Amino acid sequence: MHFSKSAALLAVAAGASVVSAADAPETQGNAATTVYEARFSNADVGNAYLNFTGTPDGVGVLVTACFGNIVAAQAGPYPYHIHQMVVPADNNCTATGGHLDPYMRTDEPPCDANAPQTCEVGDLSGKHGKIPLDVNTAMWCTSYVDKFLSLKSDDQAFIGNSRSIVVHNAEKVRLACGNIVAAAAGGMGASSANTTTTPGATSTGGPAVSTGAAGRIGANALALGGILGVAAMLF
Ligand SMILES: *[C@@H]1O[C@H](CO)[C@@H](O)[C@H](O)[C@H]1NC(C)=O
Ligand SMILES: *[C@@H]1O[C@H](CO)[C@@H](O)[C@H](O)[C@H]1NC(C)=O
Ligand SMILES: *[C@@H]1O[C@H](CO)[C@@H](O)[C@H](O)[C@H]1NC(C)=O
Ligand SMILES: [Cu+2]
Repeated sequence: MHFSKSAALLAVAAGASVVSAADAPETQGNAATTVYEARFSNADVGNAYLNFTGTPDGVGVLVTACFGNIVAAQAGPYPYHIHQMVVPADNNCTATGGHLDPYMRTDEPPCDANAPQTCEVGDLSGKHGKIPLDVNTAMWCTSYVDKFLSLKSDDQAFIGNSRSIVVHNAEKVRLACGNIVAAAAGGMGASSANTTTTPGATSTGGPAVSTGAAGRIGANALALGGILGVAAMLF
């Protein structure tokens, strides 16, 4: 985030022809068989389950996201985003850096959901809506195609392996976070235990560590049966 803002200012100072950041292009060639996922939980966010797959025409990414058991002490509605860096072994959500923002749009002014190409690529709740207040006890799910996310590692908008999801409270405090990792085709979480990570192209520096995610994902996988049961009722 800091990198994005300063880079944008530098571009303006250098007399770049465009003052505003570039719009995000629609992505192509995202195979429907490619699946990435993020699963995490902690004391503030009891369940978070996101599933990212390609689309039949290859444009964009189908996101299925479910959240539940967010404690009432943390006020919503809750924003959630794709952040630039992985969650380190100590589960420190601050270490995930800013939002995935390869086109240097920054988060001011706020994302206009009616012009999603102008939003930060990683601002999922800005484009598709925040997690509502009523998830303190219930599981809440949403599903949408985001045309600006990519499952291809060469794309700037690639969401896999070095990225993470962060859930915030209404005051933007980071409540919980988890890594986005490749899933086995057709299998929930089967391959995520030892997925390797690489530093993100737009990361602000800092270590990109892969340790730590495996243990949490493994532990969270135990709760998936219950989550899926609820999700199945909602869909
Ligand atoms: C969490 O990460 C941030 C950013 O890297 C760092 O400044 C902070 O000291 C870390 N907090 C803890 C408790 O390690
Ligand atoms: C993710 O969602 C897609 C589309 O609904 C589904 O085909 C796939 O099995 C799911 N994968 C996981 C790991 O949840
Ligand atoms: C990943 O885990 C599988 C299953 O435990 C194992 O067979 C494989 O060797 C591991 N790969 C790496 C790179 O650690
Ligand atoms: Cu965020």
